[in-house]
Amino acid sequence: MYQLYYSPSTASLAVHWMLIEIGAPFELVLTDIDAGAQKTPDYLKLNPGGVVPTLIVDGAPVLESTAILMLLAERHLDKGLAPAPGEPERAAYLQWMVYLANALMPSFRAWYYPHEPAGEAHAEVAQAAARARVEAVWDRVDAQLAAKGPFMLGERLSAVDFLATMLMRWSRNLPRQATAWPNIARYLARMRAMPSLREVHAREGLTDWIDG
Ligand SMILES: N[C@@H](CCC(=O)N[C@@H](CS)C(=O)NCC(=O)O)C(=O)O
Repeated sequence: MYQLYYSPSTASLAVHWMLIEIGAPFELVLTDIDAGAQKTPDYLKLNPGGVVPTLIVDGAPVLESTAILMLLAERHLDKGLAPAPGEPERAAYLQWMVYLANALMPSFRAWYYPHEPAGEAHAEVAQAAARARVEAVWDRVDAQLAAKGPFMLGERLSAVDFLATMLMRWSRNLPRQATAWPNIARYLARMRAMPSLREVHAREGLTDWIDG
C-alpha cells in the first residue's frame, strides 16, 4: 500500500493521477501547503525540502514528482507507462522526463514563487524570465506533438504524458496558456477526456481547467 502526502492542485497531482490510472492501492495524507503542513518537523523528516509530494514506498519516502512517476511506471511495468530498457522509445522517454523536469519545474517554481530567485524587489523580472523559459519549452513540445503525436512518445501513453499534462495545467495562470499552441491544445483535449484525469480532479475538489 502506497501513501501519498499531497496537497490539492500541486506537484502531487500527477502522482495521484498515475496511482488512480494504474489501480494501485494507496492512502492519501493531506499535507495542506496553504496551512504550512509541509514545513512541520514531522513532515520535514520525510521531505527535508518541505514540499509535496512524498510517496511512501515499502516504508521509505520517495521525493520529486518526476522520479516518483518513473518509479511507479517501472514498478507497474505491465501498465505500459514506461518503455522498458531496450525498447525503441526508451531513449525518448528518458530524454523527455528529464527535459520537462529540468526545464519546467524550476521555471514554474520561479513563476509561482517569484521572490525566490533574487528577492522580492526583483520578483517581476524573475516572473518575466520564467514565462519566457516556459514558452520556449512549449515551442519544443508543440513541435514534438506535431511530429510524433498523438502522445508525447507517439502512439503509446506514458509517464511523460502525466508529467507534461500536469505542467501544462500549471500554465493556466500564465499570460499565455499552453493551449495557445495548437498541437498542445489538440493533445490536451485528448488527455482531458481520460477518466483517471477527471477522477483526480474530482477527488482533489478541482473544478477549474479540466473542461478548458
Ligand atoms: N520538484 C519538486 C517540486 C515540489 C514543489 O515545489 N511543490 C510545491 C507545490 S507545487 C510545494 O510543495 N510548495 C510549498 C512550499 O514550497 O512551501 C517535485 O516535483 O516534487
